[in-house]
Amino acid sequence: MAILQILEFPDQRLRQVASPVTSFDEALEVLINNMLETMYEANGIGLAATQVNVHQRLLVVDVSEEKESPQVFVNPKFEVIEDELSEYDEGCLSVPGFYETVSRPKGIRVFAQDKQGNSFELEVEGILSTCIQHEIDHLDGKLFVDYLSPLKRSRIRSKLEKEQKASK
Ligand code: GNR
Ligand code: NI
Repeated sequence: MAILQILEFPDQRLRQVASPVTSFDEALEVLINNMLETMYEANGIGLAATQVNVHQRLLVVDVSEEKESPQVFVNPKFEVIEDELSEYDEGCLSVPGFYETVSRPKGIRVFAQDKQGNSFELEVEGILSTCIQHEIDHLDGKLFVDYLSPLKRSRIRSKLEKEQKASK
């Protein structure tokens, strides 16, 4: 397995819209395993392929305490089943060090495929719902900072640009 490099805001590659996965092959399985290893190593609860510069509709999550319940969603879509909003202090491995409150629909039904291409549906709420919506946003080129005020977003952008210059 391998640890993949995670792109950081404001890298424009994070704005690319991902394409559907069409081949359920060995290469997909390798990518999934590498994404899981990268997510665990970075202490994240989710990771979208976009974040590792692979522009395919694929995400992994693990919201369990013990970090032994990986979930894989290929070509995910969702519909809102509970309009009520829930607020979470969101962070993002592509926006390191910043946490801000974001409101998203509380309950969703997710439609996706597994790594073999079998379709499944899942109703989720709580942190798993928030996380899956955050990851699907990545696949559409969106980041949680897009929900913040322009002022907050530009402050985060400047701070991260400074850090990125300093570490090069
Ligand atoms: O690790 C992560 N934590 C998190 C916390 C609240 C809401 C969303 C997330 S996802 C994030 C990992 C990440 O950046 N996934 O894209
Ligand atoms: Ni993220």
